[in-house]
Amino acid sequence: MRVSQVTGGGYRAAVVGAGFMGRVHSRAIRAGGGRVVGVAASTPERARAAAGPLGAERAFDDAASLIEDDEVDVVHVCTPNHLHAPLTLAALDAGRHVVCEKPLATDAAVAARMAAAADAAKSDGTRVASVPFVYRFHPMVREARAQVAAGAVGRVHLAHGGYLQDWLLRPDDDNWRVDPALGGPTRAFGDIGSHFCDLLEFVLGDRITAVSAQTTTTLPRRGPGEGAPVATEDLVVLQFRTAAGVIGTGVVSQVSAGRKNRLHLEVSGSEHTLAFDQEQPELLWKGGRDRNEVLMRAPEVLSPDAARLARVPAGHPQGYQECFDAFVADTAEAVATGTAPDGLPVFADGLRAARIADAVLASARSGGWEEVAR
Ligand code: SOE
Repeated sequence: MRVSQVTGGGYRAAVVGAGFMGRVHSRAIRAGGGRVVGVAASTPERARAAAGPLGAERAFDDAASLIEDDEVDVVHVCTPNHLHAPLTLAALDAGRHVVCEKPLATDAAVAARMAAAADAAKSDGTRVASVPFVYRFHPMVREARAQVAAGAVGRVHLAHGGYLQDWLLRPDDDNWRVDPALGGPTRAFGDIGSHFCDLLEFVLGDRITAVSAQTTTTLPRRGPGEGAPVATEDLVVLQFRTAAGVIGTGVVSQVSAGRKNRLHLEVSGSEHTLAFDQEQPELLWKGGRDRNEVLMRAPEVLSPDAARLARVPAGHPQGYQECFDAFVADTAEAVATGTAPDGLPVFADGLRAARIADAVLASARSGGWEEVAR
């Protein structure tokens, strides 16, 4: 089997899905000097219309022909969630590297099959299978992670935060993610709770082992006219504990008026507290008993791993798109060298998020604590 290898030809990627995420991925590919060899969308017409705006060299009639094209080394899967598994498995089978949007799959069993296929693909050549948990690529998140690892927080005992949005607040706010057939059985948690849990585990270097969760659907119907019944949750409130004995909470909402994309995380230990808010990503709050300070993304406060991700000089804000640019750059390095840079989120991380999501849903049903499968 041919395994796509980048050998000085640069990063040759193609994007399946021409929505918001397809645009973000395409910009990131081009920002790193890569080629967007092509795009496929839900119809050939949509792919043709998207090619120009995405900077894609070609429009493919369908995903199957894109995956089979030998100019394509890396397939970026940016479709609705129910298509992640079939497209990813076909791309791995065709010898491609894969970047698959989160949630990796609509349930943990399918995510496990994808992670196993990515592992098996490594045996016939180095193969990269990454998942854009991109908030890991904010320099101040890396700074928090470095400080926790260096013991600056002390013995960590508490972690809390959440992810709040408002774009599904009203009955006429609708999206494919609301439909479980396209998005999967968990919507708010799968879409954004997955980011919160990934960030928490990444910063702590720890693992959520058990959860107790409540979920609520605030609107019985959504969409045009009378609307359609809603079967996926708008809100999740969870308690968790970790392998290291940290306890904490998380609130996930897509109906919190005024909160646009508030992913926040606060970690407290025996020495200090650190707090990060992705709506102010250039800052990291550090609290102590005798002194509080706000660290700004500037070379003098950054650990080497955080400094590596600074893409513009201090005082020139960087944000969401730069996270994607850095994520794709690290994916490209893994493809080119066979070694993933530290912190690259891969299918095993997507599987973790899917296992936590399954435990959250099980707990919401049972009303009790549920273990997260390992
Ligand atoms: C929509 O909720 C969305 O675009 C998510 O799908 C992304 O993962 C998140 O980063 C921003 O919000």
